[in-house]
Amino acid sequence: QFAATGVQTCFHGRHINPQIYKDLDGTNWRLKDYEAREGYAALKKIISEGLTQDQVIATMKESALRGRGGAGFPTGLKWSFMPRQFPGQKYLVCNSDEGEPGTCKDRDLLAYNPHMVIEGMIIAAYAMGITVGYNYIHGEIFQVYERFEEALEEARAAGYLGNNILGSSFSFQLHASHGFGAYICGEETALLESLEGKKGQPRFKPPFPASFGLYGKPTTINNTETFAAVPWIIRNGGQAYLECGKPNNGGTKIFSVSGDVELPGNYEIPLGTPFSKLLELCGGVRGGRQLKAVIPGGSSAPVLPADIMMNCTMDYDSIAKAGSMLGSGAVIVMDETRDMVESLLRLSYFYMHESCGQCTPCREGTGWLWRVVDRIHNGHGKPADLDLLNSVADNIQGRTICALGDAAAMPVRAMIKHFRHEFAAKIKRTDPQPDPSQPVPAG
Ligand code: L3W
Ligand code: SF4
Repeated sequence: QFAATGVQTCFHGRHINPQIYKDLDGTNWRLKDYEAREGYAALKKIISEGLTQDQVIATMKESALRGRGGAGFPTGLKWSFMPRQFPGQKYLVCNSDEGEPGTCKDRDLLAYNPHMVIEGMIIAAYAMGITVGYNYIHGEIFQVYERFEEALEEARAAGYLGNNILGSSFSFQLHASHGFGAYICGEETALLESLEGKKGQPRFKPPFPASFGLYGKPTTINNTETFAAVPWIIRNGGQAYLECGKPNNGGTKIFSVSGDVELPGNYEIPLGTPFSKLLELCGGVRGGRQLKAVIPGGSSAPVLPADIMMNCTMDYDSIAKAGSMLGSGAVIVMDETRDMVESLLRLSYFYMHESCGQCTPCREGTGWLWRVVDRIHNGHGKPADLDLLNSVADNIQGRTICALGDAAAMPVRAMIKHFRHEFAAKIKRTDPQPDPSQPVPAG
């Protein structure tokens, strides 16, 4: 469904080259192109057939679509949380603040198929009786933000957005907003703070945004890819979408494959596809080398060694059973030449840098993790450092306001669990040896 306009781009790392989307004019993203691909047919169906809010939400539940931003929360269930009879303003928010290292799917959806996201948001607003929405777009992809603004203008002019949509009594105003590149603003409550014009720092949950969201009002937040899946589901039915994937893991998903593969890029495959098949689609491990490890769901997901990964299918349940998470679908492939200590050093630096500093375990702990990994990497590791790393991770995980703390702790524990020998070897090689010319100290 997403491939209609040819989603195929990849970025190594999270800092985006501002020139990357400069030659987009040739792509068929405009309203007329989208309409030629059954665009806005789902919205027309809802309006012309007079589908009720309950019917739309029931279809979403039937589809088993799970949130594509990282948590995999069932979308239909989330929509059902929105209080129907709330007397004041309610909001709909799209989380396009894609900042997870390895993830580069949402920006392609917005660049190549913005109307699919817009149509999905309109349908969501209809189902929950919401009249105002925002799409919060990552700050480092300004060209994509401008593209989205243009698409909004087209949709308004065609009567798909605004007052009395397609002649009905349903009205929905949708606006774009851009962040400035802070990773933490992808956390839903930090995003809301930022959207309100405040410093982007996460709020305590509960209350969840469903009851206390933007400006303290009931708010539903979904990821870009989640909204993009909605039109297809409404056109073809929840059951058809479910059957594209596997039970409890409905539909297809975009995987951003990066690292040591021949053909890195975004790949849309059915959930439940064997990892080995995805690797084959990507041309296999680069240079014919051996696969060493894979981070299956963005940098926050624990690393899995090759043998475990080769037995996984790409869906929420299989990856969770193997001890990791599907997350946002960023598959980082590492070949036999990768130094796991160095990999962890880079990950730890990222989380230390992006911690918002609100809670002590995360603010101080992410710095400790980085410093200890750094000294191991630089040849000054101590034998007790591996236990120390696990202990610091224990003291972060589950003790913070948001999931960034867990995301910093989990990769450390997984790296030490699966590749302890590499860390130990580095420490042993650099462990200070007694000088044989000196007398053995008494005792
Ligand atoms: C009402 C309840 N609503 C849960 C809602 C909640 C949220 C959704 C999931 O973290 C993960 C994180 C990152 N009443 C509710 C309720 N909700 N219970 O359901 O909630 P939660 O807390 O499980 O997850 P989260 O805080 O949204 C997201 C991981 O994703 N991650 C991050 C990826 C980053 C990107 C990006 O850069 N764009 O995708 C990657 O793996 O570590 O575990 O809406 O309100 N009782
Ligand atoms: Fe901020 Fe880290 Fe606490 Fe999240 S866990 S609120 S990023 S200090």
